[in-house]
Amino acid sequence: MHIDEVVHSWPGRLCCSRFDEETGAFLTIAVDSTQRGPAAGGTRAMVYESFGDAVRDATRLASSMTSKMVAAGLPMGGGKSVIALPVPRAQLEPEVWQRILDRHAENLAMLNGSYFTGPDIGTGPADMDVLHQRCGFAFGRSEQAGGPGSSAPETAHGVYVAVRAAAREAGMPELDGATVVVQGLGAVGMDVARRLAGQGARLVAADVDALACERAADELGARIIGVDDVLGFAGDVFVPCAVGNMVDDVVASGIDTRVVAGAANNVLASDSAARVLSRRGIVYAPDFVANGGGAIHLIGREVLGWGPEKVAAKVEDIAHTLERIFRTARALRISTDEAAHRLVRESLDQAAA
Ligand code: HCI
Repeated sequence: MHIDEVVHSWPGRLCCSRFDEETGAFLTIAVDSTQRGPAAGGTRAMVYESFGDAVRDATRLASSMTSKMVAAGLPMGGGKSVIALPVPRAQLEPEVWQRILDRHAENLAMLNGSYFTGPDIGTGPADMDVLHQRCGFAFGRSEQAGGPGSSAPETAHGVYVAVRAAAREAGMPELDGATVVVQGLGAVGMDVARRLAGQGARLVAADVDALACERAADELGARIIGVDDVLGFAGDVFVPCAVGNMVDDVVASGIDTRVVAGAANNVLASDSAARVLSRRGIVYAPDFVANGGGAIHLIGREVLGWGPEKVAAKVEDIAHTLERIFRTARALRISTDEAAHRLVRESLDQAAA
């Protein structure tokens, strides 16, 4: 994919990239909006097929962060960092990763506070400790370093709240006995699975990591299926907690659950996929609303001075935001995704007026 194609179709503020010859890493920071406050959003470190793909992921994810901040009522803009690695993070020598983090910190320093980063796929609190020490513009440091620690538990709390709200909308007030298909058993996916098992849900789960699957089977009684079998698996609720962009029109027409609500960013590969789900009567909880718990935790604790109880209460509010979105979608006969984007647009327009 050509870079021009990516940035020409993106309405954001700034997207900058840097190739580090020594490590082979290609680093991108996208700042989508600073209308409500400094931009914030995590650093994603993974392997991409092309640099164009990496830039496109950064810009799309940055735009989602803007929507996420608005939906969660947080006084921040949206941004994202993507580090396209030469090999998977687990295969990188520690010194190489440290050098990559140094380059990233230099880039953050250059943006001088118009963008703050945080953890995302491939990064965690220990990396934020390093970035914060180097440049200061990082949320989500470890508790030992004086930060609020991992955002995974609050993200999972929010996803659980979203699953419950979407299930109610689909006519399932309780999850006892419901079949819930969880895609991805990372820190968030496993935590969501645990909360759902606690409600008596029957778990079906898939992950590329065999050890994570074993744990879910042993601890939660999950039935493990192959990662290629998860889309279209028959059940009541589908909970995507792996990478995004996997629900296109074709996948949307094959999904065999009544609800889709998960932690992954950019679940839908296109706007039309949302319409396919909606036409089929499947209740979709827009990703940037359902997975807002992490942002509420980080921004709440580090910018707004909230304690854990206030953070938890705000995460519970995700249910009310979703109920509003579901009502709007029903009233206007539009998809829940369109309804969510409409609420975001209205809120940004109001603030700008
Ligand atoms: C995310 O929500 O996708 C990443 C978490 C995050 C939220 C706010 C600032 C940095 C990272």
